Amino acid sequence: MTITCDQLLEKHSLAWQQATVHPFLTQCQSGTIQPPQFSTWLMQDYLFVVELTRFVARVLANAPTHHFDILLSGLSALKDELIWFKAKAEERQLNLSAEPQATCSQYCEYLELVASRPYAVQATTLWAIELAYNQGWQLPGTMPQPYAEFANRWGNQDFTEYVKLLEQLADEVLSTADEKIQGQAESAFLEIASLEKDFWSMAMAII
Ligand code: MP5
Repeated sequence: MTITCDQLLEKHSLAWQQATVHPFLTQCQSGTIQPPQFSTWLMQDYLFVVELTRFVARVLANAPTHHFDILLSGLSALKDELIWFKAKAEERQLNLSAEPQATCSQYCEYLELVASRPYAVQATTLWAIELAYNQGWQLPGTMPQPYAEFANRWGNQDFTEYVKLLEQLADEVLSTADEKIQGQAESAFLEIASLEKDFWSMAMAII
């Protein structure tokens, strides 16, 4: 028996729902999120994405060569995303050299840990991280500006396709992984679900 990404979503649907359906996102959709809450998320997410970039580079270093194309396209998108984050912060006069909050640091530390796990665990983790934002920003439906720009960044069709490709990479390596590694991949999926939920809550908690 091998697990697949789809089965992880089905088996842990409640944990996944908590990661992707959150008052932060529904309040962006209704336009009622408080600007300081949104700014907190923006600054902390920039700090997270810096560490995620390092993580993806480490996943690439472990990947079989036929996975390079997809992972390199992800890294190339991260280059643009980091520039975009800086522009969004500048528009709001935010200081991106702020310190990471504990929740953000915890998530970044978890990425460090997964970077020492087998590639099948890393591929599953990367897929879960990207799916969380793809679904999270898509599910509430059309958002008003300025939030529409953010919803579109992670909810657009090209990003959805990228996440599907990441799922294929993970499924491929999970299909030949032994039970221990599959168990680690399942634990990583649950850990990501929990860290994603906490990340939204962190931004809401400042008011
Ligand atoms: C992502 C993100 C998506 N930006 N922040 C968190 C907390 N989780 C997932 O990653 P990316 O690289 O922005 O698509």
